Amino acid sequence: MKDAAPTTAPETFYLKDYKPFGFEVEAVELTFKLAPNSTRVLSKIRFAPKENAADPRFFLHGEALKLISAKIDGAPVTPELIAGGLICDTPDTPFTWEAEVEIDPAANTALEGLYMSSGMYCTQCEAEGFRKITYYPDRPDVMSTFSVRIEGNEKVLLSNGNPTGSGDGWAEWHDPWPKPAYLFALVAGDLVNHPDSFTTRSGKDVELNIWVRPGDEGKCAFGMEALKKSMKWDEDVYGREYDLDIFNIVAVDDFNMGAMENKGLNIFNSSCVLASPETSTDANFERIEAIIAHEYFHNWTGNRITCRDWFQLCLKEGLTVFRDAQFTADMRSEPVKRIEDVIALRARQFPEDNGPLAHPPRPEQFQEINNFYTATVYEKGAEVIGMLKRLVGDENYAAALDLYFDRHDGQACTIEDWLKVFEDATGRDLSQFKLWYSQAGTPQVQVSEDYADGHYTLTFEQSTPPTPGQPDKAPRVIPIAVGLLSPNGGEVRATEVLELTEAKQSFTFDGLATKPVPSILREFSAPVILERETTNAERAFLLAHDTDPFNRWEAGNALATETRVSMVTEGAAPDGAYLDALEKLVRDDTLDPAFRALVLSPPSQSEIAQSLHNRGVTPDPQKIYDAAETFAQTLAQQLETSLPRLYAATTVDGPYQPDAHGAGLRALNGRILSLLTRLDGGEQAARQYQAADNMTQQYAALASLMKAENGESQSQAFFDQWQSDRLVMDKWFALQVACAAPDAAAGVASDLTGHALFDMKNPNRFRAVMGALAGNHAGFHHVSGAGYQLLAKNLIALDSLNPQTTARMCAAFQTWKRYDSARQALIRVELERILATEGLSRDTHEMVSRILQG
Ligand code: 0A1
Ligand code: ZN
Repeated sequence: MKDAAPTTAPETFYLKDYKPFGFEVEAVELTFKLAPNSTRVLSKIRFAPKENAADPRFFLHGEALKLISAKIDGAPVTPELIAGGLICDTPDTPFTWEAEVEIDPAANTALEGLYMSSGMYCTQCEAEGFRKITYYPDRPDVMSTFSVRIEGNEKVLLSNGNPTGSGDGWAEWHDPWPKPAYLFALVAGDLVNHPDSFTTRSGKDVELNIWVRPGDEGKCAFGMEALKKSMKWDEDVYGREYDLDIFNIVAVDDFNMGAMENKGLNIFNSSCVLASPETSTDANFERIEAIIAHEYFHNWTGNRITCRDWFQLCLKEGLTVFRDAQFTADMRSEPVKRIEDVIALRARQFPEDNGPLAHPPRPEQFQEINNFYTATVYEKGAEVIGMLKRLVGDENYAAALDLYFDRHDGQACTIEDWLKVFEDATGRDLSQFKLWYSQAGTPQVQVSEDYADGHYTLTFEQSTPPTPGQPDKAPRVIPIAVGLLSPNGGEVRATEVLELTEAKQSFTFDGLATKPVPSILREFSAPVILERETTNAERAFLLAHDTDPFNRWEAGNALATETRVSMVTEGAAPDGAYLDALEKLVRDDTLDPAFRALVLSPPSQSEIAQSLHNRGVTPDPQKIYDAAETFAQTLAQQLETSLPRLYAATTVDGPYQPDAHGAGLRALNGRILSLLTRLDGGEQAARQYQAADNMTQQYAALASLMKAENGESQSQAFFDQWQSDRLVMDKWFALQVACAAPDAAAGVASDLTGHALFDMKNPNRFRAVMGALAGNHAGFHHVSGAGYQLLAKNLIALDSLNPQTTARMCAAFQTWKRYDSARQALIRVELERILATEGLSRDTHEMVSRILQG
């Protein structure tokens, strides 16, 4: 085997080493002379040395730049080019730095810095991409105004801020709001726009545009409505107004992430903005609305107030995710959004927090910051804010946020600044709460109960398992929302938030005539794992009676998990009482269809694997798959007589509207169709496929048919119909792999990588195939090891082209220690093979090393 160690150990950066930059940047002027292989970037930057600077060195970041010339105050200088940038002698008084560099956007497959996508120029600068555009102090605490001139033959030339002039082959922009370089953006292309406008509450007219490639104009209307709703919501709920004359959104086909909040010029992965009823599912519409809101909300939480350094990433991301979740809850259904978020948290963040990649929401070290755009920073970061709001109350939360905006507008801040605002607004000491930002790992909370003489006592014990670099953990503040139900089903105590602060703590409720049934962790009031000895009868009671919709769903989810676990470990039959409860629920027309659809959606096979692992049982992916199949088949049989009626009752007539109610009905209808297909072999699904006039129903029908291995003709028809639509084709690619049987998944995925429309350089397409493989639990973990091998092979091939997307997808291996020794050995070989790849990127090197070590 080759030596796995890289030739030079990658540098590690530490939070504790923070030092401010030694110079103020007073103004930045940039000129871009665009050419696909040889773009020239001219910079003119006004620097002022700070007095008593901790680090007086004039160091500018720069990567993959060809320096043509440099001047200080008009006189040529020869800076010393060093690793990651340059250094230069500078005057002691303010001076003007000028540089000209050449870059090659067409060769930039990493999609970081200035690159080309389908003939258009675009940028991605977060986190450290600006240094691939020109020499600059590329760090978020260096904020300045930017004036930009773009020279190019493209019809549309865009940058941040307001337009200040344009002519044949050029355009100029000025952004008056000081910003860090990571928010810089430039777009140039032959684009068309979907225009609109918004008047802010103080009466300012803002021009709005969504810019797309010709042919996509018809897919912008929904995104535009979402933008206007977001602008209004941020005024109404947070008192935040937009602050430029224009707000542009651009859709780009090749993008590593979802979207980017560049000041006044958001750039979106086209999958996160383009929508039409014919090409997008309800889930796509909901996600697009949320991402548009997320990026827009960053204008205040991220742009006007940014991060001091990248360790503070959750300052902007946790808060903005929290805000976009509030928005979605307001636009749609609060309980449904909460349940969806918890499902996602458990699917993505819990495995991270309980495996080798565990890190705190504010990490203290990294090699490659791009590896820390994680579920922990984003989603757990948002959970932490939810807990804070719950602890201080809604009014105090609003007051603290007002103070945050007043105090820190225009600054680059830390988590300390954020918490201080809450302390000052509420008088509360948040030092223990702060542990949520520094400790990794999901706390486990064990609950026991006691009832005597009208007194009911709940005792909680918290502990957090060791995580890499953090063997011991002090107790945290955990808000636990609890309600009590009487055994007849009524609520005897409304929700109350208990504040757990100690390792072990009891809370007593008095005056209870009978022993109540507790509903604990309502609304999922803290991101913890609750452990309580209880019975399936009590879970079924809560599923039927809990007044908290989240816990009602949670009871059903626990029952589903229990029955799956006993099917796998004891070969038991599906729990009859649970099946009865499900039947009752699904037929209860008084319940929100979206909620019923969620109750009918089984826990993922990966989640069952985690549950088994937590109980000390080594999960067998094939057995978990078989149990899921048996359960679904049994449920379909149990519901046999009601399915046709339910199917008819949940079919939405009339023209498609992507509203929450219709989406809920279609979600339930889709679940029912999948059960029905198990009984009729796909007759109804084939009819639905034929008749569908929207992607939600077309896709649901195709998925049901393919799962039943009876969808070949429809899959071909789908391909023929949509082969020229990239986003729909991503669905087609993903579905082939997602629906493949365990022993076939790797082969299907492998064949697809040879398909004429497979393009490794397009992250969406790569993720469609490889992400679906990693998501096909029994297929990826097939005992042959073919899934592991195929993923590793493709990650190795992608790494030299696009390190960021490669590294993110390595996370598919993070749960490897759950599985048996044979699978672990197979995975280890693949991880070591990746690590031994010559010239492996810093991104992938860091991820694979952490996965192997943890
Ligand atoms: N800040 C963006 C996400 C984002 C992060 C990194 C990127 O490239 C490395 C791109 C986008 C957001 O939160 O939406
Ligand atoms: Zn964000």
